[in-house]
Amino acid sequence: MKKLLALATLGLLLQASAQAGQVQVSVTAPDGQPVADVAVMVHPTAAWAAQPLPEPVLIAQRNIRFAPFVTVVPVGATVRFVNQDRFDHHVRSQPGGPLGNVPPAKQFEFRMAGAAGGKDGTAADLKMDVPGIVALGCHLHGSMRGHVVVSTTPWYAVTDDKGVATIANVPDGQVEVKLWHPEQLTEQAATRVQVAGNANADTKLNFAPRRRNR
Ligand SMILES: [Cu+2]
Repeated sequence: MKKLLALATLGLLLQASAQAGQVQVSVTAPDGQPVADVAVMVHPTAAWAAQPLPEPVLIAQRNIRFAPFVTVVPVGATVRFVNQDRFDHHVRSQPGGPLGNVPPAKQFEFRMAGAAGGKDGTAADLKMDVPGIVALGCHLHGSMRGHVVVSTTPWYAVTDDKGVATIANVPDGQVEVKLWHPEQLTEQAATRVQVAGNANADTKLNFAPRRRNR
């Protein structure tokens, strides 16, 4: 028994001393321009300990847009859709990809009442239990587009206007940085990075996305 306790204590100590760092990933197009709205997933090559799921992740319907445009959640997390417009939306999953032929990882659709009297409209929670990509659309507004990436790794971020994604608490060791962009026709090559404390990675998409109005 004493030996078991000692081993358990040692395990705790080892866990506490495991190092982690911040990984900063820059994404550019082939012409060197920074690219926003790129989902960046960091996969350690070694097995990792299960991480707690985040609180429900908000995707608003605002000004006839999904905000944010690209959302990454770990598999098992809940996405909370909230209608902040004064009129109804009808959110649905739909085929994605630049050719509109990639089936969504999960199928759903629901009508969402508009906001009124300073309060949000309908909120709907959806558990994202299937890894993959879900393109979002709206039956009522054909121009509305959004994307959910359901990630098998708990370390991820989306690039900002400067093309930079910052991912915290990545365990030390070798990792693969994987990219996804809504307009990509083919998969992006993964980039291997050694994490020891903090790390940086410069990555390039294999195509030039269109510029999106913000
Ligand atoms: Cu709509």
